[in-house]
Amino acid sequence: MSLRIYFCGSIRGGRGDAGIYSRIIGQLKRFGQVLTEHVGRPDLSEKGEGGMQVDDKRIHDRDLQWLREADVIVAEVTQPSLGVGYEIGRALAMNKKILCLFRTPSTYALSAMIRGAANGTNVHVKDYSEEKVEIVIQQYFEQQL
Ligand code: 6IA
Repeated sequence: MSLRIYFCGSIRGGRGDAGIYSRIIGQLKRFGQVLTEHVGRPDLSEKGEGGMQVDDKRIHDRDLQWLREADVIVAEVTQPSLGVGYEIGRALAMNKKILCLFRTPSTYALSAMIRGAANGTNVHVKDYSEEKVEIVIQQYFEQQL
């Protein structure tokens, strides 16, 4: 069975990086099934899923179920997002494999609670430049999984 990948990226935290999320998702699909492809959708704004009213509890419970089913979590953490930080914490408590991708240069500095969680085994934090994003992901999947 193919690898199940949970991708995390900012939604209400701001959609400025949606383009790079969709590029990352495109690359992840070479290595398995991406459970959360909607995160990269250009029409998903911080205000709603294409303008639709959505129930937060249903989103939360559905996402946690996908997180439980996932073999690996890949989070783009440049744009700070409470939801992404929460997903990383929950995934870590489930002993999942996690790759956090932080794009440089950036006006943001990554939270110590994310960078400091890297342990070289389950949790990896990788600084990357935009043009190298595909190769960074490929190296992770070839070397760590
Ligand atoms: O706090 P944030 O919204 O930035 O959290 C983003 C993270 O939470 C993503 O990695 C998603 O997995 C998850 N998440 C947050 N909102 C949603 C959502 N619809 N659908 C699916 N996953 C979500 C929210 C639409 C909303 C703007 C009305």
